[in-house]
Amino acid sequence: MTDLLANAPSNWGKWGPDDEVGSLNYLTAEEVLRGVQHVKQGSVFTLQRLIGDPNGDPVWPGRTPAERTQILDESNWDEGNGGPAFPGGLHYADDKINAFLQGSTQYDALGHVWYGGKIWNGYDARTTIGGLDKASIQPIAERGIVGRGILLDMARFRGKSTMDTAETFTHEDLQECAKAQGVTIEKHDVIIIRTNYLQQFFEKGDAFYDGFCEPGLTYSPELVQWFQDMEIPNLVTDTIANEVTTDPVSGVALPLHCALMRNLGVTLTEICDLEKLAEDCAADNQYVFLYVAAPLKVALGSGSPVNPVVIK
Ligand code: UVW
Repeated sequence: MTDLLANAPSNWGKWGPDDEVGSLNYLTAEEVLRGVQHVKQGSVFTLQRLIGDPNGDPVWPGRTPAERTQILDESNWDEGNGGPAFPGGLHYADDKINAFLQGSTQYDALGHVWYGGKIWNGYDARTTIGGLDKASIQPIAERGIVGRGILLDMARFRGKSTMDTAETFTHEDLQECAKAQGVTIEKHDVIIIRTNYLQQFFEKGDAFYDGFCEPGLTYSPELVQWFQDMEIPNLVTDTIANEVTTDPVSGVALPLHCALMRNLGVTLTEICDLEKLAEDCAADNQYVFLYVAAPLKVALGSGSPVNPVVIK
C-alpha cells in the first residue's frame, strides 16, 4: 500500500490538526439546503438491510452476522418461570444483539483502516489500540450526514440485473452513467452506487464467498484526484466493501479504503439495499434527492450500523 499510494493526494490538516470527520466537513448548511431542493414528492426510502434476515446477512469474510437473543417474552410468565412481577401485571419483551459494528449496513469511522502506522489526519495508528481514541464513529455520529445524494445505477447502466464478480468501473464510468440517467455529478454530492451484487449472496449462499472479489470502483491516481477535486464527502454502495476487493493491477486489497478514507477523509457506507430506490428512480427518472444518515453514537467505535434515508 505504501508504494502504491506514495504520491497520493491527501487532505490531512485541511480542517485542522484535531479533525476527525474529514470530507464530511464539506456538508455545510448550504449543502443541506441544496439537498432539500430535490424533495419533490415526499417519498421516503430506507437503505438498511434487515438485521437477522432469514435468508442470511452478507458480511465481510471473517465477520459474523449479528445474533439476536430473546431475553424476556411471554414464556417467562408461564408458571414457574419467574418472570419479573410488576403491580398491575405488566409483561414485556426484551432482547439484545451481539453484532460486529461493521456488519449489516454500516458507516465506517475514518480510523477504520490505515497503513504505514498512521490513520486519518496523521494520527498514530496506536491510537486505535483498545478502541479508536481518534477518528472513531462518534464525531461522525454527533454531526450526522445530510446533503444532496445521487444514485448511480451501474448495474442498470451496464444492462445487468447484478454486476459480475471482480467487475470494475472508474470515475469516468460513473460520469457516463450519470449522463445516461440525465444528471450530472456535482461537487459535494453523496455518491450512491448500485451494483446489486449481493443478490448473488442470496442466490448462492456460502458459495458466494468462493473466490470472493466484489465488483466496484477500481484504484487509479486519476480516480483519487477526481474524488479530491469533487470534494466528495461520502461514498455509499450496496457492496460489502465499496470497491473491487483486490485491485486487478497491483494486487493490493482495498486500496481505495486507504486512498479515499485514510488520506482524503471520505466516509464509506456499505451493504446498503438500494433496490426499491433504484426501481423508483428508473420509474420517475429522478436520480438526485435528499440523503440523510445518522450512525449510532458509539464511543471508540470503528463503525456503526445505520439506516440511511433518502427523501425524493
Ligand atoms: C474492511 O475494511 C476490511 O472492510 P469494510 O470497510 O467493508 O468494513
